[in-house]
Amino acid sequence: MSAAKATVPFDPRDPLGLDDLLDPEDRAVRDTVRTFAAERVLPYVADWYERGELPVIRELARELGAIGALGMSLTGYGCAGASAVQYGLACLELEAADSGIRSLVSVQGSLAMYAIHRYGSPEQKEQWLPRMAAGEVIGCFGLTEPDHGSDPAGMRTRAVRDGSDWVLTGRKMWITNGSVAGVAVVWARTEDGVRGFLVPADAPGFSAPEIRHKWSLRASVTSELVLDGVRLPADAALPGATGLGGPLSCLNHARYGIVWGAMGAARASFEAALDYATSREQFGRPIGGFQLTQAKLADMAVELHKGILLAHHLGRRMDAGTLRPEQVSFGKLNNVREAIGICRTARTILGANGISLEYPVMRHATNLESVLTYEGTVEMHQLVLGKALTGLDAFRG
Ligand code: TGC
Ligand code: FAD
Repeated sequence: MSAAKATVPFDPRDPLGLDDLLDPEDRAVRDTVRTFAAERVLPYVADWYERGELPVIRELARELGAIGALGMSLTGYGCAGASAVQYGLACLELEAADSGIRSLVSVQGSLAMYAIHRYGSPEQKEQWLPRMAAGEVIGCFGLTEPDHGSDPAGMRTRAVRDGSDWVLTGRKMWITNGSVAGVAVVWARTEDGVRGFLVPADAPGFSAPEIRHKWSLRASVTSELVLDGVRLPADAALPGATGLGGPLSCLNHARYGIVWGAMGAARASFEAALDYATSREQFGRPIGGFQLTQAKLADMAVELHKGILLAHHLGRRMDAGTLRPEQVSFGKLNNVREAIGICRTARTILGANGISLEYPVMRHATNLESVLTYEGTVEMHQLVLGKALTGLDAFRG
């Protein structure tokens, strides 16, 4: 066997030739989302980030719906029925623009729509999914509470029966899309265990104040959900989900998207650093000519493309129906941790410019601080893997 030195050029942006893993349909999905991000997000996102708002979230949701990015790998109800790999490619392209936009899509499709699609009644699906797929209704997913984040089993939000109605009382915290959602999927304790409820935003007793003063995910709406005796009809409960396995199974899908998405933030930061290293001169030569800079770039490229390869492998397993939750934890743990490392290294290559919003790297690095924590912290995924490796559960000491 001989290396294809003469015929296959080396591409610094795809050094392993991972593009070969994609078929024409995959490339078409990727290119559509890449164009959307280039035209509708990248020119504006630094300004949104600086202002700490996502002012056009409703327009973006409709446009994302129009390109099939909402509930993308779900079937029916106006959803695109894309493969898991295609959904992953979309997450990567969106997060290469900003984690906040990928978050909007993850929460809409992988959490809120996924919960309804998997656990909802036929009527609930007909009522919500087509409008959510079109981006006409934004959804949110309320699991975390002020005192129960990593340990949702301790949740205090309660749903109690009153005749045939349900009455929900409690608070959810750090909820993406909360203040703009038309429907909130809220997980609450009942006498039969944890159940999911579809709470319309106009239900009396429900409010969703926005959380301000964030230094991460600034181009994303994050909210508290307040449920003050919210009365819902019997058919507001998701019939298919009883127990914590309901919300946790939705997380698998969203975490899978993050495995890809984090590599988008890493790619954007790596490419900014590569461009900078070849154009910025110090000591009379491009800084990319110094061995120390090359070592950084080489290590970043290795982790970036290993991470994409890992995401692709997990995507194929998801498409084959063989992906296990522990493997999703493996991917989320590795790819977010490596992505934040790549962004921080890119920041050093850009010197002082690295802290400016004129370049994307600091924005990506600070976004990834949230991504490192949400959808299961680094430590939770280490413990999931630790349990799978040893057979010993260390979550409770
Ligand atoms: P444990 O006893 O292990 O499990 C309870 C039941 O759930 C089942 N289960 C799962 N099912 C499917 N997929 C998974 N990944 C599952 N993990 C557990 C399990 O089999 C059991 O079922 P059953 O039938 O036996 O009752 O539960 P535990 O209380 O010991 O907790 C385990 C732990 C710590 C892994 C879990 O609580 C956890 O994952 N904690 C992290 C919480 C988290 O990730 N929250 C995310 C909130 S949503 C969010 O952050 C959105 S960010 C916005 C964006 O994405 O942009
Ligand atoms: P804690 O659980 O209090 O953890 C604090 C620290 O203790 C972490 O380092 C953790 O790993 C560590 N720790 C906890 N238990 C253990 C243990 N047993 N062993 C070792 N270490 C441990 N939630 C939603 O439900 N829906 C959303 O849409 C949503 N969006 C979010 C958006 C943003 C921008 C952010 C930042 C968060 C969002 N979250 C959302 C919440 C997120 O899922 C939680 O923040 C996360 O699960 C961690 O919970 P916590 O912040 O309460 O931290």
